[in-house]
Amino acid sequence: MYPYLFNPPDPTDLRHMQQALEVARAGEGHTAPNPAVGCVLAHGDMVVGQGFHPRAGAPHAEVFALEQAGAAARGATAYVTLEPCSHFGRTPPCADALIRAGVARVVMAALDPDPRVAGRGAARLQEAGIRVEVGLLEAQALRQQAGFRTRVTLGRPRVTFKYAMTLDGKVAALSGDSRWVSSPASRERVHRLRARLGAVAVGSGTVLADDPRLSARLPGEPERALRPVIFDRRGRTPAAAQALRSEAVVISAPEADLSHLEASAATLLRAGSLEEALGGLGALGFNDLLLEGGPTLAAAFLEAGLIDEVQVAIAPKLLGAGLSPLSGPLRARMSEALELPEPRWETVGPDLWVSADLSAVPA
Ligand code: AOF
Ligand code: ZN
Repeated sequence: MYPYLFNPPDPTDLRHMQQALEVARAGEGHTAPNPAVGCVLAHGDMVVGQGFHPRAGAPHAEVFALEQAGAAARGATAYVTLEPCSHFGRTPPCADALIRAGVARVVMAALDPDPRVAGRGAARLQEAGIRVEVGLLEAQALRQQAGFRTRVTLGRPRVTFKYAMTLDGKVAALSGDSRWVSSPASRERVHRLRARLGAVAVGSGTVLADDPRLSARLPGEPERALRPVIFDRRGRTPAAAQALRSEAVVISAPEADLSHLEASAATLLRAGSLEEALGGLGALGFNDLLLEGGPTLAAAFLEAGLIDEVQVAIAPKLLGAGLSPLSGPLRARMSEALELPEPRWETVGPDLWVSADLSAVPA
């Protein structure tokens, strides 16, 4: 409807949109249920303002960029990684703010799938006489907004399954010891992934065995609390578990006895299936979920077809007997194996990382 007009893309447009995507990254992991969004305002090469959406409830990216630009917004081009909103939510419509500021042209990477917006932001801008173009660096934007778009279109968070294994395919020794499979460089990458996705899921077995903090720890940065999600069908999580913070969610079967957790700060959710559990998390505003452990929970997600992305670190180590990353499902023939489409291969320190998207990101 409003295609981006230049093919190949104009280098100045490309640079500013790249910067908008880069600026948006500062909000990653903090904005759920909203997406991370970035905005750059420029006259030709000269940037006059930029901003990002820091967290839900705070002003949107465009507002910060307009504030910075002041009167210089008049006649400028706005580069936004998502269609400016047209609705009164927790904040007033950004499309109106751009119109009022006298912006001449708006280039957006992708339209907003939120039914409250869904093209109305672009239409409003165009009706006000502003040039509107959509689709510049769209693939990058869809990837950055993948969790948000999954929640809006499917009503559940996007699930990234992550594990580290030895070259002979083991995630832990038979004793359960797994410290550490992968290198420090890989573990830093895991913490970056945690920080970007903002929510980590584990099974109650992992909580009982390791009592994990479920935080993101990156060099030179303060420890960052994530939203822990504990899949605990039978209600085995101890009341003193470190992960039971106010942002935590414990998901149990409808009949589980949770009386020992009722005084905890965590949200207790009842669900009869994984689908129902993820729907509950979607309703709580989860865009993403990093599935970290262990093999039983991961197998259940795989069986239910609820894994959207895999991220695997392979360490150059041979262990011998040990635990496999997946305790199922049982498949009799190799031809029944799930084949990952278009896998990406990278080295991180001494380790090999394989990642793949199993589901297309909704546009
Ligand atoms: C934008 N710029 O930076 C973001 C947008 O509850 P609210 O008012 O914050 O609205 C949330 C919705 O606004 C969200 O679902 C998505 O459609 C849009 N997010 N829009 O113009 C932004 N974060
Ligand atoms: Zn907005």
